Amino acid sequence: MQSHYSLSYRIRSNRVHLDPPRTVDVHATPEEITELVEQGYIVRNQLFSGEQLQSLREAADEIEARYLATHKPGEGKGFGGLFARNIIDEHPVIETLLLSHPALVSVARAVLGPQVQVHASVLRVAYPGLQNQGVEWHFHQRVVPDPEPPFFLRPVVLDNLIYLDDLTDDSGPLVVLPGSHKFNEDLPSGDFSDKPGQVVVKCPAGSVVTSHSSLWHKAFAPKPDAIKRRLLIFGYSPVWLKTIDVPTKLRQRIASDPRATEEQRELVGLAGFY
Ligand SMILES: O=C(O)CCC(=O)C(=O)O
Ligand SMILES: [Fe+2]
Repeated sequence: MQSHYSLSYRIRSNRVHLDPPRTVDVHATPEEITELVEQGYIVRNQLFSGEQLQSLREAADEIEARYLATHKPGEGKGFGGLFARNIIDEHPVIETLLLSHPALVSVARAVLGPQVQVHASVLRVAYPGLQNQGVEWHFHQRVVPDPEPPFFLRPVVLDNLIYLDDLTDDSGPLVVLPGSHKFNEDLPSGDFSDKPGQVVVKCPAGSVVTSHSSLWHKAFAPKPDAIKRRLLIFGYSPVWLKTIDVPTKLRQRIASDPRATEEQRELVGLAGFY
């Protein structure tokens, strides 16, 4: 049973009567949230299992098949594999998960504030038989100027890497640099080398790595005799940040649905800012 705790926010303004306090039922322990803040990531083992994991795999395979009808999986050097974007518009199972899974949305609200939106929804598949299926050292939101201007606000996205297959030495583990979301240093492009302090993350299928978007990480390619390696990447950001994926179809549907809740409207970029 997942531990919960409750958090209450108010949005500061001169119109408090219009913005009632927001309570978040955080589906994680306070210790997990502290670890996420300090280390820049947490691993939640087997958050998905059984039928739920199976339905995510089926959704991923359907999206992959449609994508492969018109695209080739990349064999690009630093970011290999198939990257299908904005998959929230591609499958109802993905839509339900992104809009309503408490262990994803509530943790985003615990660290970013109550007003969050779906920032990115991606399927990544790496193939054992193809060249260059790994991912080089990188962080997300690469928009930070050096020197950092005094009023610059670093964009933070909370990314969830949902592994649909076991993450092992054979399938290609994820490697992270704990605490690196606080660094202001660069690594060269095309770098796959080992780093002091790196942690190799292996976990069973259905596990989720939740991370700060400035955390440095890389991923190994699957070994030649491994199975294909499927992963969903779901990012949540504060509502005032420009999103990388725009859920056009879902946004239109929610905009014209009188039963849509304010939270659903907020999650697809229709509400939550003034
Ligand atoms: O495949 C992985 O484990 C990580 C992928 C990744 O870091 C990315 O696509 O940004
Ligand atoms: Fe990444």
